[in-house]
Amino acid sequence: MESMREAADLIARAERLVVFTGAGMSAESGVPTFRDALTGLWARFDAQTLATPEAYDRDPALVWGWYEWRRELVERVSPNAGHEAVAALPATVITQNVDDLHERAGSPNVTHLHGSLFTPRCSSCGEPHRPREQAPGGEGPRTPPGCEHCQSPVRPGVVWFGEQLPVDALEGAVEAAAGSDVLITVGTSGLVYPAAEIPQVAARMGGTVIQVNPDSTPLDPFCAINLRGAAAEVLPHLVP
Ligand code: BJW
Ligand code: ZN
Repeated sequence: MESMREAADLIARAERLVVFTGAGMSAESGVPTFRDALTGLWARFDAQTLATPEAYDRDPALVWGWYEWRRELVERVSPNAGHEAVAALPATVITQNVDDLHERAGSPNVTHLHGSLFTPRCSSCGEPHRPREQAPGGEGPRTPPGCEHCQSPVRPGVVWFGEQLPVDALEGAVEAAAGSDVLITVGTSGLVYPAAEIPQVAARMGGTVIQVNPDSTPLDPFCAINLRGAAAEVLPHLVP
């Protein structure tokens, strides 16, 4: 494919390469994308409604149970060939994903814009929570543990709709995108802001944006090359 060769060539010559990823990056590892239908018990719920402070305030056990179920799912899966390709590139990695598959593939210093499944904290005082080893639970609601300091319920260390992104992570990501000569955006719907600005910033500042996604997205117009395919299939072709 001509555009694949062109993309590989641009990447090989890049001096400041950024990789920006979303849920599609981990799809072939077996982690459902954010907008994929939830399965099993969770099929009754809408992810966009569960990922809010209001949902947690209304029903902490329901929301904590969903995140614990997702954390256990991620612990059972492995990075895919796409994560491995990203780790082989000399790139700054910025992810919206709350899994740790980039790190497990060997990417150093990954910026997490939307937090992590592995950094729970107190919903009241913000103290990090050190989870005790426990047997995996089933699907369904689970009562969140209490904070060791103030006994308030622990919450997932993720960024919900209506919450601010971590300032350092967002500023660093915008700076890296603005200074990049090539940015690869992988597996994101480009619907959630301010993260969706990252590829747009790169394009506005004169960088070349390459998109890897089986479907078209609102980011298409900002991308010089749109590679329609799955991350685990396309990305290995882009490693020099
Ligand atoms: C494949 C594939 C394969 C499939 N290979 N690809 C401006 C305009 C409009 C609204 C707003 C705006 N600015 C802010 C907002 C509000 C809101 C927002 O963006 N809403 C939109 C939905 C309209 N944003 C916020 O609230 C943010 N906070 C904020 O702005 O604070 C400022 C503020 C606050 C208070 C007062 C005043 C100001 C916070 C956003 C936090 C997002 N959090 C989540 C949940 C994290 C925890 C969790 O996982 O549960 O982050 S939402 C969810 O979406 C998650 C994801 O990281 C994020 C992005 O999703 P992603 O990664 O793109 O996944 P999908 O599923 O959408 O798409 C998958 C893609 O993969 C698809 O394109 C597939 O085709 C593709 N794919 N298989 C490659 N094999
Ligand atoms: Zn506390």
